[in-house]
Order: sequence, then C-alpha cells, then structure tokens
Amino acid sequence: MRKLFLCGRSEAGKTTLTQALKGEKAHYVKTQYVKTWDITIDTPGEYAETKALALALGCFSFDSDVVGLLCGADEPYNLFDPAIGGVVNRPMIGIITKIDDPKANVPMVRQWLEDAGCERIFTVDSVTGSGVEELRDYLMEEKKILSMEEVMENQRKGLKDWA
Ligand SMILES: Nc1nc2c(ncn2[C@@H]2O[C@H](COP(=O)(O)OP(=O)(O)O)[C@@H](O)[C@H]2O)c(=O)[nH]1
Ligand SMILES: [Mg+2]
Repeated sequence: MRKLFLCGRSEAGKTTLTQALKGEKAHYVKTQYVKTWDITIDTPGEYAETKALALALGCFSFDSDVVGLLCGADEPYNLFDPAIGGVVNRPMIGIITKIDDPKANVPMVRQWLEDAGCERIFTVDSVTGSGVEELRDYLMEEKKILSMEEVMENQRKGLKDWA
C-alpha cells in the first residue's frame, strides 16, 4: 500500500481519516507531532497554518508515496495556494472530509483543491466511512518505480516525473 502524506489545517480530519484507513472507530486525539503510520504520515494542522513550520512539511512529504491535501467540506477559507503541486515531486491528491456536514460546500472546496493542482479528488466522511474504500483502493494501486532515464524522458515531454 502506498503511503499517504496528510496536510491540512487543524480539525480538517487528518487523524480521523488515518483511523478510518486503519479500520479503527473514530476517537479524538490531538496530533502533537508528525506521526508515521503504515498507511499515512499524519501531521499537526499547525504546520500547514504557520509559514515557518510549513517548510518542514516539504521535508516530511519525501517519506511518502502520495501527497494528500486535506480540506473539510465545511471549511470557510482555503490554505492552499494555486498550483502548489510544482513543489511536490509525488502524485498530489485532494481529500474532502466531512462531506455530510450541514455546512458542507463540496463544489467550493473541490475548486480550491483543483486550483492547487490535485490530480484526483476524493470525498469522504471518515466517521461513517463513506468514500474511504475508494481512497484505500487508490492507495492499493501499485507504486511505480521509474528509472532515471524514464524520469528524464517524462521531464523532456513536460510531464510529471511519475507519468
Ligand atoms: N462528521 C465528520 N466528522 C469528522 C470527519 N473527520 C473529522 N471529523 C471530526 O472533526 C474533528 C477533528 O478531527 P481530527 O481528525 O482530529 O482533525 P485533524 O486536526 O486534522 O487531525 C473530530 O471531532 C472528528 O471527529 C468526517 O469526515 N466527518
Ligand atoms: Mg490530528
């Protein structure tokens, strides 16, 4: 299974999604530091919210196979700049959580994540488990291991390294 790096503001649902992917029932735990599990790298939201700490996220992301930008469907503002995928040399996906929240605005959050450059967007409710299986199936897809020549060829064509 490919390892998913989770980045998003506090309370977006990174830890609850980690629990859902591990098959655990949702229970609240404040994430105090970056935690590497089998399936995810769970990060404290404060890292994404603070310019100085955000740099550390770049370093931690290199231990993952897939970078996930995570946003609650009820979030009132967006943390992710347009086209930030340029600084990530992994497939970058968007994950919209809390899709059943009464304040959910999935089309707006989807637009933010598309603008950021996410190549796929998943919608989940980590408490009920809705949509989590689709994300799990995506993570189960085989990891591509490319030779330097293949990467350079992709770069010559203007494609992503892993295309
Ligand atoms: N209904 C619903 N609640 C969620 C979902 N994801 C997280 N929550 C709730 O949102 C709160 C913050 O979640 P948490 O995973 O700790 O956020 P984190 O700070 O990004 O790790 C908790 O009370 C969770 O139960 C979701 O998909 N649906
Ligand atoms: Mg957390």
